[in-house]
Amino acid sequence: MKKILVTGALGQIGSELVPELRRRFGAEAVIASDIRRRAAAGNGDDGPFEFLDCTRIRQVQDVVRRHGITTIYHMAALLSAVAEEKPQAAWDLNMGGLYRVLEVARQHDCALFSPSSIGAFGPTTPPDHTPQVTIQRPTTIYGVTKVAAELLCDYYALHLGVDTRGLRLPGLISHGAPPGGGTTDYAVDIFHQAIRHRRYTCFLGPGSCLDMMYMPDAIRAMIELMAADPGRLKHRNAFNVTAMQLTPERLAGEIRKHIPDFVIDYDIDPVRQAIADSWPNSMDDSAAREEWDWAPRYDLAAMAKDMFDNLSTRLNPSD
Ligand code: AKB
Repeated sequence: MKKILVTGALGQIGSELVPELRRRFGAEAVIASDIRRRAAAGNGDDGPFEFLDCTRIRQVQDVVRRHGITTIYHMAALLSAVAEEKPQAAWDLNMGGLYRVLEVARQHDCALFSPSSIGAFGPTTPPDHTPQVTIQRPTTIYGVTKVAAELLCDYYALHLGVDTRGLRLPGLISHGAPPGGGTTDYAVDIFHQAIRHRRYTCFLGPGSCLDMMYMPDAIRAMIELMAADPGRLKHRNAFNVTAMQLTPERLAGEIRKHIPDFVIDYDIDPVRQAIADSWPNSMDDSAAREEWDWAPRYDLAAMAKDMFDNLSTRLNPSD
């Protein structure tokens, strides 16, 4: 029987991945885990939960052994902006955590999903239609950990027989748990501020173009990749995937279709702007389309409508 462990389950992705996995495989088949207690985050209580620090190999081994885990979605990581503030902590968690989880996956014959990111690219990467295989010289510690993670997962697949798979995720937009410390977080916050205050001050400049995706597509991509026929996967640990290319200006234009007097202004954060400037404008995701039939379902208009439908009932104007 499939038994799934999700690390970082109370984070932006984990808090939407766990319910979808439980919907598909049953609540008892999915063990949510996080270094935060679930009561503190206020979710994740519809099935088993374990307190887990992924940098402690004995804790990981104990959870995997006790629950008979067969698949791990390893979501615990620091995002780009917060990693720049704490580079040592970012290395410890993003690499130290992954290394230990990989080792436990090897010892217990688990399949492993590990998310990479557009952050694995850098200023010398071709920025438009960024190829699947290309120059990767990121200038952020987040990017350094993402490239190293892609390579380490390749190594574990090639030499140690672990079924590792992964995606280079773009910025993710969701109405569930808020993102924490990313460069693409503006694309979530803008919806909250638009509903509450009809205005938003953006920390990236109006023309900063980045790949983005709506969370339901990202969750489906992760689950579909893990179910894909291994014989078809040539790029198993780092598939480019994208759904839309957004600038703050373009997103503001879409928001004005729902809130006509919405106003955006700009107060640029040099750290996050430099990170965004070093990332691609648009990735080529044809390898994912060819090797496991990836296709996004949400474009900008569909995503924005769904965000407003969900958030408008939860948020009060001028809260
Ligand atoms: C971030 O902004 O750090 C993340 C990412 C693109 O990896 N959302």
